[in-house]
Amino acid sequence: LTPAEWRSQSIYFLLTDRFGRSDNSVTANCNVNERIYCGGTWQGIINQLDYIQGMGFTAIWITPVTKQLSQSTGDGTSYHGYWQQDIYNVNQNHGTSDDLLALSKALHARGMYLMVDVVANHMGYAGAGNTVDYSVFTPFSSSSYFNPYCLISNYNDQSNVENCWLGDTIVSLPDLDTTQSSVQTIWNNWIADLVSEYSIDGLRVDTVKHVQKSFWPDFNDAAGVYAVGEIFDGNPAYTCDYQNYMDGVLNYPIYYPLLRAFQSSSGSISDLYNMIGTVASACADSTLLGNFIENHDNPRFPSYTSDYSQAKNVISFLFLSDGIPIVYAGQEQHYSGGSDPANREAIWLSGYSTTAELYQHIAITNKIRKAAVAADSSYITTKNVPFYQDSHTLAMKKGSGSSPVITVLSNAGSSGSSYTLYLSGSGYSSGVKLMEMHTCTSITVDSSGKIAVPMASGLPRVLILASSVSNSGLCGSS
Ligand code: ABC
Ligand code: CA
Repeated sequence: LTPAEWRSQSIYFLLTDRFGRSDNSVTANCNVNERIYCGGTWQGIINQLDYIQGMGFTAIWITPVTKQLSQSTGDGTSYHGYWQQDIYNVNQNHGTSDDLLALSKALHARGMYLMVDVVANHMGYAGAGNTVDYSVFTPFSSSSYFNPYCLISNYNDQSNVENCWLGDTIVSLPDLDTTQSSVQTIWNNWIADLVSEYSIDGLRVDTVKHVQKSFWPDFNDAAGVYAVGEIFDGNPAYTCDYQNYMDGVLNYPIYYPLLRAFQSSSGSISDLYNMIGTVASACADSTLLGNFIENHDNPRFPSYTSDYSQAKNVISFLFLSDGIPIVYAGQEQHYSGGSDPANREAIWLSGYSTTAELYQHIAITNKIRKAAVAADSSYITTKNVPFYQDSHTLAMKKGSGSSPVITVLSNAGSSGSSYTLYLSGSGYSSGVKLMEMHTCTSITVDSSGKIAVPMASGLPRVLILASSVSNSGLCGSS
């Protein structure tokens, strides 16, 4: 799938080990603190595709598929998939290569897409950096392929970040010398083969900032599909520059102000408001970013606030601003794990409840976004514009000039009052008929161009043209 085709997708990110088991168990024990395999498999994902598709997702992103180090270490085992040793074989804990192929086929049979996480920066070794036996790596079986051992010690020093090693003295992440053409050739051939063998539709690329920028354009070209890179850094200038080298980047610049704005009723709306504009101008194309509020590296949103309305607002932001929404498995169940490894709970223990409040909120929000895409061919490429803020409220519009989708967000929380927000600046002229999609309230733009938005309980509100509702499956339409 091309970048343009990815824009309108929505992505469910899961750790293969933690999502679903081949035996469909919803009781199998999984103690996150042990950091060991809990038994999730590719077949287990196939078994639960109805659950994912039932929320409206059109794609899944799965953790790396390559063969891993096999030891039990003081840092646990390789259950997350980021400690690879053999890039030409698959992680047998997750199944066989036929199982992975079957997952790809099962997705495609539903009109869904497969995004795979890939790591080009490093391999994984059970031991300190000065004890590595390079012969265990395939194909990088000698020290000559690697940078000399040094642990990253200064994230403000880019050459330290690129040339020294991630990991610790228990599990090393031997850092490939990606400036060598032999290393580049191996990776470029590998990614082309992997994408074609498993009919992969997109890539999530790990540790992008730990490899020199000039490595990425050829790698992305060789893949031939949309690639979104992980640059774990909230600075828009730093992170957006990588979008000049690959199709997209994970939206860490928005992540931090989004979290701060909605984690409490005193969070700064204006910082988020400003960052929307900053990212839109600093990044080459904000509509190709990957939006998230949770992942396996950061504490889950409910670990900051247990409030459901605040959780719904951040979800609505992910889907209705520029970029491709990414929901991390467990978010729909309001899981609340903190830092790694607590944020890697087994999803089967939820019983895959489809009546969970956030499961339902995500399903509705996916429908609203699909209705917007269907009604307005320029919706997805038109930049989101914030146009109103007060200390608890943010309003933004996205879509063609005559019929943008209006999203009104609040950080007031569930105890927020009921009131009418008379919203101006939307660009709609008086008399236009809109529908508020959560309350199914018909609203006509008043004579002064204001929209009377019914606010309550700190919940998000989304307005679309009444004539665009018909195929959404919402508010009485089919
Ligand atoms: C394991 C244990 C941990 C233990 C650790 C030492 O070992 O689980 O509990 O603390 C994988 C596994 C992890 C594992 C690691 C190391 O490998 O999933 O469980 O940790 O063995 C990606 C993946 C991630 C993966 C790897 C490695 C990379 O998403 O799951 O981890 O393949 C850095 C990297 C980033 C990486 C992340 C985990 O570490 O850049 O690629 N993620 C600063 C730095 C960032 C740094 C981040 C976290 O800290 O700038 O580069 O990410 O360490 C903001 C700033 C940011 C700043 C944050 C903290 O503050 O803007 O720049 O980030 O304001
Ligand atoms: Ca590196």
